[in-house]
Amino acid sequence: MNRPKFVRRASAAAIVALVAALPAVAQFAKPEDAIEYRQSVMTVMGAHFGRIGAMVQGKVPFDAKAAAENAHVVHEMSLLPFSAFGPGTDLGHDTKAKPAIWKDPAKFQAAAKDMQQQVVKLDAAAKGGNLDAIKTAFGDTAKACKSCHDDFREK
Ligand code: ASC
Repeated sequence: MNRPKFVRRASAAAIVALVAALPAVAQFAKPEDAIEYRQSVMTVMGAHFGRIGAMVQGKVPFDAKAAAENAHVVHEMSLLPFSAFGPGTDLGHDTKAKPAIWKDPAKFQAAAKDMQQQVVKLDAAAKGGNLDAIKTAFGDTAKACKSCHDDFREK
């Protein structure tokens, strides 16, 4: 490989640009895959959020390290589901997603963003290790979850 360095750099940049562009084009092969993906992410997010909830509600002893680890997972998961609500993924598999998601995507995205912002605060509070701060952030996050579910998820 004795192509000039700038050519190799340009190719690498082209590959990076292509890979970055791909998710928007074909992230999922079929609507069913997108639906299963977003449901799986929500399941994992709910499981880890629930473990923090158990501490907040005094059902299990407070463990700062566990709270921080769970909040970290919730934070990571919170970033993932919304690319899986693309056009045409309203049907194709069992789903509780309401048509409102595709009728008013701006409102849906705003609700998603609100949840993500609350989760950032929850993650920060959990890293800080103060149970009262975690309780507040947990409550605010739960409100954001509920509000979005009320508008956009069937019971
Ligand atoms: C959870 C979970 C939800 C939210 C919501 C908050 O733990 O699975 O869907 O919290 O119930 O009100």
